[in-house]
Amino acid sequence: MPGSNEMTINLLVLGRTQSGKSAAGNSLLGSSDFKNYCSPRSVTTCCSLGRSCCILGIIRRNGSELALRVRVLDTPGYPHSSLSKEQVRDRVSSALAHHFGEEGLHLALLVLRADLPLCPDESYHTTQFIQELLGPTWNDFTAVLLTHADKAEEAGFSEEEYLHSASSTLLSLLSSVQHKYLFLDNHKSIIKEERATVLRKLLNFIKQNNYQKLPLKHNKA
Ligand SMILES: Nc1nc2c(ncn2[C@@H]2O[C@H](COP(=O)(O)OP(=O)(O)O)[C@@H](O)[C@H]2O)c(=O)[nH]1
Ligand SMILES: [Mg+2]
Repeated sequence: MPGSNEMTINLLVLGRTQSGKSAAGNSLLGSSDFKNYCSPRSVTTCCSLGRSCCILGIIRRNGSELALRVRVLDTPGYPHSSLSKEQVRDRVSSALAHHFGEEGLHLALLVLRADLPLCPDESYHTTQFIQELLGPTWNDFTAVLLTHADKAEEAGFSEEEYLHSASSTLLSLLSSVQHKYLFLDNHKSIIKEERATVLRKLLNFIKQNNYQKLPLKHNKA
């Protein structure tokens, strides 16, 4: 039972196949619950919920430490190699209602690869998809997670230089989510300190949104 010295955050990972959603879920949970590997076809076909154990040292309220619990809903990608947009949307929508229907969603994480350019078509279809799933306030409840940050770094980009050279498509997407973004190297996040940094950033986004939770209901398309 969640007591007053505990806080649970409900997160959803979204994005195209092979963007690093499942790996990001594992990084956030500090586990290897979600299958993730390189594959010529989409690996994840069903939604699944992962839960972290109590994490200390991340968040305090009124001077006392809170134990943080993270719940991550991993999803099949969109676009997907074998599921249609409607199939992915229906699966994600029912899993959201099933797992977070009581409590609501704190943040959807749109996972994009930092080492690949974001093209206008992909950005348009992805934001349409999130809007259909989360409704008109989707941008208050969405942050962008730029995975493969190690590859961008290997190519010589600091985060600042990366954003300076980024496409107008990516910049306008970041602006539409009120600049809620973070870079993630899923290999490095296995290190406890890296994970703590990422979780603090996510909690900051949730705080900026006044700890609001998006209410969810199952809209069958
Ligand atoms: N170098 C690097 N590889 C990553 C990163 N994140 C994911 N990967 C790799 O990308 C592949 C796809 O990851 P996965 O999480 O299965 O993608 P999903 O289809 O979006 O769930 C796997 O081989 C991962 O090991 C990252 O930050 N850096
Ligand atoms: Mg996956």
